[in-house]
Amino acid sequence: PNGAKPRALISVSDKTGMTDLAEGLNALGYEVVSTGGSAKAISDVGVEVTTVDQITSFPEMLDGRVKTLHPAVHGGILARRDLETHVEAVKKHDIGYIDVVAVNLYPFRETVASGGDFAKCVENIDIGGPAMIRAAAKNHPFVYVLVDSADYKPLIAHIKSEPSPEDDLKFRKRLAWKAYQHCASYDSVVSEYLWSEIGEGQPAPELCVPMSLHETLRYGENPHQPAAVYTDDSLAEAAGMGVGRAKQHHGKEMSYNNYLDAEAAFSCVSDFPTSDPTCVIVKHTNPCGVASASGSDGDILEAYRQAVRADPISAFGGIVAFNCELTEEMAKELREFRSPTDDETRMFYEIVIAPSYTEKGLEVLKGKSKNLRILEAKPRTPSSTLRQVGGGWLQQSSDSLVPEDIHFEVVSNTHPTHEQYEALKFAWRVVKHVKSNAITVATQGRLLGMGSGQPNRVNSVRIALEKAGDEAEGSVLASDAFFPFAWGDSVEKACQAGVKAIAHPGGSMRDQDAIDCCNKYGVALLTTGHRHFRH
Ligand code: 93A
Repeated sequence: PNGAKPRALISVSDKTGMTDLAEGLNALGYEVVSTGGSAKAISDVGVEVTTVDQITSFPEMLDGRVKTLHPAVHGGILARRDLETHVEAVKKHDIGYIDVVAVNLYPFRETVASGGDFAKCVENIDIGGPAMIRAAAKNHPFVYVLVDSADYKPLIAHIKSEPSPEDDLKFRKRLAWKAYQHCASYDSVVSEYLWSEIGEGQPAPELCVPMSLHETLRYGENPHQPAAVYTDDSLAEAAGMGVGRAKQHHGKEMSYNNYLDAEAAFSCVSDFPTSDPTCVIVKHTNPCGVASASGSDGDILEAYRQAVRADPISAFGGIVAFNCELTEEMAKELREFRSPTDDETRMFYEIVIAPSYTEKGLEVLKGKSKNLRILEAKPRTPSSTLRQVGGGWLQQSSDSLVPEDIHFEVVSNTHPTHEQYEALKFAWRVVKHVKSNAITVATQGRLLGMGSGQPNRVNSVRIALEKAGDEAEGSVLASDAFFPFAWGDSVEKACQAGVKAIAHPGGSMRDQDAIDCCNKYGVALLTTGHRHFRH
């Protein structure tokens, strides 16, 4: 508007794509203004650059803490071009407008993650950067604000396309939205860090979840529900950890339900020690097939087949997760294995997840189907979980108890054999991941049947035993919460089906009934003192 060249201010810590941006804007007639390190990188590629101290007539000071915090910068960003008073003020103080602001912030999270000491971390709290980003985003009708290098090329293309005022405003607003998100997420990380320094291990009193929009999904649980994935930016999070940050090697894009099921499968399999390769098959967030190599003579291929056999009908179209590297042999097995209920049909899966793949394994698996989603994820144990209720959020620490943390106390006359005790631990490890009321029936290293999500326990027991079929004879059973009734109910039905050992938390008014019932049938009964509700 004042006849001068349009100007772009570039000040970035992550220099990805930055010289291309400078060249692109320069070619469009922009004057490029920049801070120390950024300016040097730009002039190194031969683009003419004005340094910030040239426009502020003030040197960078306090070790860089004050470099862009100056009216010549902030006036140029914040001035409204449609207000006479602003235009006059800018003219009077000889301030030039700034029309593009490309800034990303000091790498605070990375400094913490790399073990930087407190002083170093604090020095990496960016002050001038957020000030420019927020100013530019506020004045977005006149300033394009870039915080993400993925937006550099689109901006150049956008300017070249000479957009209509409506399209232009829409584009600007989107950039402004992202800018505030960038700052909000950054501040959350800083706040979380300070809390970790003073909080003595307690979760922060306010629910502070630093999040970034990861991707918009085609839809939510159903096609009429728009949906998106946000990634958790908290400090402990590293690339590739957890399902939300998994690397997708192949297949159709992940859906909302895929994420939920993948999370269920991967968190269950991650509860097994890596010394015992294990396969978990999940359908609608419930593990319906689980087997460990330890229960199949150390053979993970056989364990996979056993996991399918636990409930082949449910496993079809399910999610398969491993806690070990996926090899070529396993990939072939996944590709070729036919449904035990119907010899004609090869098993079909939505997703395969593993912590790593051999090159060949990945190649073979890709050949199974173009749609099969292949995910690589590292286990993540979240310290706390969040769920929404109308008008608020529920927060709790995660259920991180595994059988090794629990004392199984024999309360019956009969004691479990070593094999039964191992099988009970296996059943207990799985029952935690099954929706309440949860019952698992197992043998050593192998799930035989499970009952999930029934509003009464006796039905879950009935379903689990039904799935176990003839194999219930000699098996063990775990219950996520205590048995409210025994005689003629859950406990007796299990005993009558041939279950030989049972674990439950204990603590019911009728605990003695359960003990008496097991004593009558010569079944071992153990209490864990902990329950694993999953609602
Ligand atoms: O130290 S600051 O908080 N004070 C400032 O005035 C300032 N201006 C830009 N940090 C400031 N920046 C940040 O410097 C930017 O956000 C960017 O991350 C970084 C770019 O510095 P350089 O161009 O010297 O690499």
